[in-house]
Amino acid sequence: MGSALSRLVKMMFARREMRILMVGLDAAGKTTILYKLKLGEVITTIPTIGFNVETVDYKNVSFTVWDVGGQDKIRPLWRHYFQNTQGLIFVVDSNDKERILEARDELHRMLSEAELQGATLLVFANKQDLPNAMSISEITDKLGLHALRQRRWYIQSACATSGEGLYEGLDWLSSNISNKPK
Ligand SMILES: Nc1nc2c(ncn2[C@@H]2O[C@H](COP(=O)(O)OP(=O)(O)OP(=O)(O)O)[C@@H](O)[C@H]2O)c(=O)[nH]1
Ligand SMILES: [Mg+2]
Repeated sequence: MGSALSRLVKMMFARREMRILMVGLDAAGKTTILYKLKLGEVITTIPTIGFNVETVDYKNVSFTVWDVGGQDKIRPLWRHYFQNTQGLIFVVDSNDKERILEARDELHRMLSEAELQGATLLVFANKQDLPNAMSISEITDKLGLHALRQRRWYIQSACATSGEGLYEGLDWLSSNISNKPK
C-alpha cells in the first residue's frame, strides 16, 4: 500500500522532458518567443545564424527548445535538428501576408520528412498585436492545416512581446505529446 502510494506520488510529480524544435521564416519571432519564455523579458534580437537552445520549465514539463534561424539560405540546416523531435513549433508572422505561402511550403516540406512523422505540431500565429494581422482562420486556411492527415496539430494566437498565448501553446503541447518519440 505504502509503496503503491509512493509510486503514485512519484508519477504525479515526475518531471517530463520534451524535445521541441522551433522553426519558421526569418523574423517570425522565434528567438523573441524563446527568451520571453526563458527570461520573462523581451530581448533585442538579431537574426539567428545557427541556433539557440534553452530549457524552459513549465508546470511539470522540462521543454528543451531548439530555435533555429529561418533565413532562406540557412533553412536547409533545419533537418539537422529533426532527430528525436517530439514537438514542432512553427512560428508565423501573422502580419506577413506576402510570405504566408512561402511559410506553407516550408511547413509542408518539413512535415513530409520521415524523421518528423511522430512529431506533434503547434503553430504560433505570432504578432497578433499588429493591426493588419491575419486572423487565425485565415492563417489556418493559407497554411493548409486542415489538409494534414494523421498529425496532431493546433494553432495558437500569440504575441511574443506581451507573452500572450505562449503558455497556452506549451499547455497544449504538454497534453498532446506522448512521452516517448515515436
Ligand atoms: N509587434 C511584434 N513584433 C514582434 C513580435 N515577436 C517578435 N517581434 C519582432 O520581430 C522581429 C524579429 O524577431 P526574432 O525573434 O528575431 O525573429 P526570428 O524568427 O528569431 O528570426 P530569425 O532568427 O532570422 O529566424 C524583432 O524585431 C522582434 O522584436 C510580436 O509578437 N509582435
Ligand atoms: Mg532568431
